[in-house]
Amino acid sequence: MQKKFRYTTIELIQGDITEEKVDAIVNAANEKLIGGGGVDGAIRKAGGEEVTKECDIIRARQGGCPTGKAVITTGGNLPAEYIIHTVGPVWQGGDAGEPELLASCYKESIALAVKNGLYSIAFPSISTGVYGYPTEKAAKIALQTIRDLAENADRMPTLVQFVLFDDATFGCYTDALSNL
Ligand code: AR6
Repeated sequence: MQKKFRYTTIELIQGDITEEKVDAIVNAANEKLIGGGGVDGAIRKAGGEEVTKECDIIRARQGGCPTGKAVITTGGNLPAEYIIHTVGPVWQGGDAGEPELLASCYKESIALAVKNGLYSIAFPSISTGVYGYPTEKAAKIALQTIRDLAENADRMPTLVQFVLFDDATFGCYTDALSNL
């Protein structure tokens, strides 16, 4: 399923983000930029040691990546040229700034893509695995944030994919994009 907002197509795909041939894929990382499970584990495994090396350099330089922010590394052995690592909020019930922090992940990732002159980017469903963010709520924030950027930003990738791993997540994003 896809929808176009000004110059940007938002596309939903069900599958494995490590296989996407886009300029950058986004990783749902942790603040220490130390490899974890979920999509982070899959991306690091497929990207290879160059990715971990660059994450280690960033950690040594600036201590990692705070929640809601993003950093960029090589894609290593991935088909994608770059990986943008962003850190989603841990769900704590919704009153601890989680919606704003989640929106910030998408904004900061797009800003890094634009800064690096990238045209296509693929996101996973940030925070809805280990970090426990309810998927229906997260899907609305993710898609609204990208739509608002597409409608207002001076520069914006022309393709923004969401690569969703399981049926339930794909269903939530499909509903949210239909209602956008
Ligand atoms: N492609 C696309 N999506 C995937 C893939 C894949 N290959 N594998 C899993 N997902 P999670 P979080 C989906 O837990 O909640 C890590 O340990 C998954 O089904 O990966 O932001 C980090 O190091 C779910 O829908 O990310 C952090 O410590 C979505 O990706 C922590 O987990 C996100 O689930 C981050 O937790």
